[in-house]
This record gives sequence, structure tokens and C-alpha cells, in this order.
Amino acid sequence: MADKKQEQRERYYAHDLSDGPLTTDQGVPVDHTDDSLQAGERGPTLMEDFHFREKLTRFDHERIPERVVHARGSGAYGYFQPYRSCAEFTSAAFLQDPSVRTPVFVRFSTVQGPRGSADTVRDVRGFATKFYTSEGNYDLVGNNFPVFFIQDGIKFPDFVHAVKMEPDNEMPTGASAHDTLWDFVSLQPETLHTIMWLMSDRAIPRSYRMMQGFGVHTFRFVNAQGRGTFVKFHWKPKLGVHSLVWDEAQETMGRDPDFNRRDLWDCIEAGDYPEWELGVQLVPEEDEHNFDFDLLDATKIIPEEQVPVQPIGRMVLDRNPDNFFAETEQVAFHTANVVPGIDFTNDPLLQARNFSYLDTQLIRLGGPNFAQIPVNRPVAPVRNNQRDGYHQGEIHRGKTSYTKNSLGGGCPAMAGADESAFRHLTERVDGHKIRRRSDSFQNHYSQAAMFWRSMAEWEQQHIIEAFRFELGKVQSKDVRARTVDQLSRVDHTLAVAVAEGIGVTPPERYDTPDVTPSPALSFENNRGDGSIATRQIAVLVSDGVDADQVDTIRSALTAQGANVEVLAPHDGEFTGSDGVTHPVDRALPTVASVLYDAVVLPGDPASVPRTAQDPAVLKFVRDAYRHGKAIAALGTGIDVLKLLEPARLRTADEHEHTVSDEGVVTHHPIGPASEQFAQAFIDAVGAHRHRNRPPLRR
Ligand code: HDD
Repeated sequence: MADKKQEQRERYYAHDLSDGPLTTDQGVPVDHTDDSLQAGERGPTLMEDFHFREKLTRFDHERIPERVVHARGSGAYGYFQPYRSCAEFTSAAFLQDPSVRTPVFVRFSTVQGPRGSADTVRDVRGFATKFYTSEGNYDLVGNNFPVFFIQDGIKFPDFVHAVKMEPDNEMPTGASAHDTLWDFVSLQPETLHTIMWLMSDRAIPRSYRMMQGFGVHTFRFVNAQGRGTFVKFHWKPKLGVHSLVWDEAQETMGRDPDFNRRDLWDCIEAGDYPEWELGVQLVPEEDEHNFDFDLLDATKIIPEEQVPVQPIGRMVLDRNPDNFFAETEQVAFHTANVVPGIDFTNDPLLQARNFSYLDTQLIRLGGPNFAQIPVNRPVAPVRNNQRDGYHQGEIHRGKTSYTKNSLGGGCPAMAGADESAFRHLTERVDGHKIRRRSDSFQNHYSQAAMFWRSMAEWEQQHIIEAFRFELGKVQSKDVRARTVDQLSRVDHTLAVAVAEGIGVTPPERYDTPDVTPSPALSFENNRGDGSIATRQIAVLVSDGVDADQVDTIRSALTAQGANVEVLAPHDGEFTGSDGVTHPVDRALPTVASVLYDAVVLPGDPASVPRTAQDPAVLKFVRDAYRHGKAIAALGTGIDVLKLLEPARLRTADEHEHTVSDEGVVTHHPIGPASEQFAQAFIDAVGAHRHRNRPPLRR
């Protein structure tokens, strides 16, 4: 459905290339673009070749500076629709009418790596949404973590210098496992809560479509009566929150550096539109000081158990951009892009952001007119006296560009009382000029400890392994020891486990905070509804496998919205046990287990399937097993599985039908997959990952 934003974009589409001949930038037709104009066949190129000069000049100027952080990202258009009116809390027009869809553009990103870095790095993910509302653009520039590394934006350059590639050798790319980051962390305890998130599997999302988003700061809603309410924004993905495992994430970087980008693009192309629910935590102004942390401190969450998240609407992304550079690269977000009904708080991180984003766009997009770039254009009319500057694309008519004027009839007029103008919340502010962090910002360990204690055992184990990986790559022994000492102030067991892995003397035991866990933080409580929609499932075949089994399991899975691909040693076709040929979707050498969520091993009615002799198949299945993915084996397909020698795993024998153990679902009888088997496998895929598998013997 075309919305206002789409109608606007279409007005800016370049001329159709099929509409006429190649031209210069001046519209002059060109009939030859392969040879430059030369004086004689082997002579020098002539200066007068304006086409040659224009073509080269334009090419030389194609690049713009990448974003100083969040350089790598992917975006999509869609819409937001509220469930009900939020008038009680905010006058924002896009949160009033459940029948109104507001167009959006969302850009997801990693933070540390440059534009060309891999997707599946351990990092925070940006989750920035531009709402093209009837009252102007509102940008919710969030992340997939609800907290940030620092409390005051004046530290942002320090933090970013520490986490980015080191300045002497520009390493590492897209990674935080290096000395300068951990040096910073070890000296700046306010980073610890967010560091716990960074070491958790939240930092390696399976898909942008399967991660939460957070506005992070406490913002303010303001209603028509001018009453303010503190608000925290949450995006919850419909498909649940799911992650990769670290080993898998690392291999994925090589197999498909565009893993998350491709996933987003392909799903939208296929009509599997990603969806999130917008929720809010609301705190009345009079309750501001009822918490044991400061609402203005961006290193803290309000536990959901304390203030529940109320769903207020949903967002669907249903259109890929037409041009990456024009749209995804040039989109300019800014925390200060707010609309009537949404306001700031004094969070010093937010205040700094309100300066930084406009400032960065001026250099990145080459001047002050970037709001005219189609992706940034509001659908609300723009009327003002801003003029000129680089890349002015509009022709402002008339003589007056100042307020007040009489020659222009006093236009543009100020918004009247009946028009919704932005009005800053009236708030009394009183204080001494002071450069000092408030005492209410000084508790850096409690919520780090709360996060740790809210994790399931396997999540804690992954966090320990992540710390060992990261700190194990830090060369400075002092930095390692200092970080472990900091961890010991969060949780002694954690600190000791990390210390043991990185050759550091276990730190002393401090009094650690006594905290109440927040179950809402664990993956265990964010799995979604167990749907397998859009999961990628591989069926490994070779000549001779039972094509009936392939068909029945494929139909059962696709009926649930999964994407099934038949993989064979070569592209083209495979011959089933019935002698009939069937299409292959992909050749095994072009893919890998890490690109799929689950794997199916059909059997060969005559013998052990030939897949059993293929090292690529064995690696595929071994990786799927190690990464906790659902595995289905039918008939003699079970023999392929057994080659891995999983310790203690139970599989169906010839007297049994379906057996499901830790996400490994086996079905003995020869013949098509039964409904019971298909359902057991669907449940296993829906559980996403099986964390308690016995290890492989080889
Ligand atoms: Fe930021 C980009 C999110 C703190 C300064 N930030 C940027 C993007 C996201 C965030 C998602 C990418 C937007 C896009 O896709 O174009 N940033 C956050 C969050 C923060 C945060 C959730 C903490 C709550 N940022 C932060 C601070 C500062 C900045 C404290 C500076 C004082 N951020 C920037 C920036 C960027 C940016 C330098 C780089 C490119 C851009 O703005 O457009 O201005």
C-alpha cells in the first residue's frame, strides 16, 4: 500500500534508464562511452573530452565519510500503527488514532566496525527509527541494549576512541577484544552494566528481526494539558529474541559477512515482513525519586517487574530501499528530532546526543540541507526562513526570509493555539554551575549484578566464555587483572571463572550488591511464541535418498512458514530412491551449517545414505549439533548422525517411531515423515537452540 512517504519518494526517482539514451549530467545524449577522445588512434587524451572528465570526476567523488560510529547498517521502510489512543499521556499525533499508519524508516547497525565490516561481530546493534508523522519527523535512535556504556556524553569521544580500531595499526575490525577498550572499561566502572550485556549473547543477534530495541534514555511524554510523564521505549520482536552462539557467529563472518543484512533484505523481498511491538514504561513525574537509581542515568534500566511494559502499537517493515546510498547511507537520525508530545529529560547523555547528531550530519552529508534528501524529508510540510547553503535543492520564491516581515504578508505565521506547535515542557530549573557527576549516578555495580543473576546457567556460561575470549586477547596483564578486579565487585564467582581462563590471580572477594533478579532479562523469557516462521532449514540429500521423506518434511515445515532448502553435493538435480530426479536448491560447497537454523537428514531405503561419505555433510551436521540447532534424521539418516558419536544421545531404533532428545528428532521406519515426527521437529526448531546437549566424542 502506498503511503505518503512512498508517494514522496516516487517524486524523487531518477529518470527511467530505459526511457532514452545515455546522457551526460547535462542531459546531452552520448553514443560512445568506452573510449576517450584522443588525438590520433594512439595519441594523447584531449582535455576537451568533457564526457570523459565528467565521468571520472563523478566517480572520484562517489564516497562520503562513513558514520563515525554505526558505520555499517541496513535499513527498510514500513509503518507504525498504535493499538489505541495514548492521549492520556502524550499529544503526539502518531500515537492517537489506531486507524492511522505512520510511515517509518528503520536502520539497524553495528557500532564498532567500518562500513565494510562483517555483520555477526560481538557488538551493540543500533536500532534507529524515523517516524514520518503528520507533525514532522520523530527519530527514536535506540540500540538493542537498554543501557549505555557511559553516563555523560562528554565521555563519548573517549569511549569511542577506546572501542574503535587502535590508531596505530587500525586493528581490530568489528571487534572489542583489544587492549584499549578493556583499559577503558577497567578504569571506568560505569561501563560495567553495559559490558555485561556486551558479553552476553544479546551482542550476537540471530537476526535484526529477532532483537529487542530500546530508546535507552528516560524521555518524557507530554499530554495536551502540559502534564509530563517519564517514559522508556521498548521494541519487542514478534519472532522472539534469539541469538547466535559465539563460535557460529565467528564462522558466519567468513561464510557470509552480510548475514544479518541479507536476512533482513530477503525476508522483506519474500513478504515475510518483520514486526515489533512498541511498549512503554511510564513513570509519573511525582515518582521520579522512588527508585534506587537515577532515572537520568542511562546505565540503568527500570526492571520490567517494577514498572511493566505496556504495549502501545506495532511496527512492520515491508519495503526495502531502492538505493542503498541514497537512502540507507544518507539517512540522518537525530535524537533532537522530536514532535509535540515527546520531550527530553536532563539525562546528560541525551543532552550531548542532542548536540552531536546534527553536528555529525553537517560534515557527513556536506552541509545544512540534508533534510531535503528524500529519505530525510518529512511528509509534513516544511515552511521556514532557513536558506541557501550547500546542496540547496529548493527554489524559495518571494523576497522575505525573515521574521517578522510585512513585505511577505508576515508569512510564515506562527502556529496558532489550535495548531499543535512544539512546546517545551515548562519545568523549573535551579542550580549552581558545576562540573561534577551527581551522587545518584555513583552505583555502578548493582545493575551489572542484577543482569548477571538474572541469567540462566547457560547464559552465565556464555558470558564467562565471552570475557575469557575478550580478555584473553588483551595483551596487557595489568588491564586483564584490573578488569577482573572490577568483575569481582559485580560477582565473585564470575570474576574467579574469568580469572581462571585468562591466567590472572583470582581477585579478592568484595561485598557484592544484594540485588533482586529481573527474569525479563533472560533469553529464556523472551523466546516469542515458538513460531518457526522464516527459519532457514537445510535438507541434506544425495542420490538415492527417499524423496517422499524430503517432500513430506518440506511441506510440513513450509506450512509453518519456514524456508526449506535442499542441499546436495552439486547444483542441479538429485535422483531419489524412486529413480525420479528432483531439483536441488543449493550446492553444499556454497553454503554451511552456520547459515541455517536446523538440518534434516533423510534416509536411503536401500542403505546408509551417500551423504555419510561426504566430509562436507559431516562437518555440516557436527556444526549444527555443536551450535545447538534442531536436527531431524529419518530412517538410515540416523546412521549419518551416529557417525558423530554423540555421547549419551538417544535416537529411535527400529522398534520405535519418533524420539526427540535435546532437539535431535529421529524417526526410524522407512517411508514418509509422520505428522508426529514433523511436529516434534517443528517444536525443536521453535525452541531455537538446545543448550544442554551432551558433547560429541569426536
Ligand atoms: Fe549515537 C549514531 C544510538 C549515544 C553520537 N547512535 C548512532 C546510531 C545509533 C545510535 C543507532 C546510528 C544511526 C543511524 O543508523 O544512522 N547512540 C545511540 C544510543 C546511544 C548513543 C542508543 C546511547 C543511549 N551517540 C551517543 C552519544 C553520542 C552519540 C552519547 C555523542 C555524544 N551517534 C552519535 C553520532 C552518530 C551516532 C556521532 C554517528 C553517525 C550519526 O550519529 O548519524 O552523532
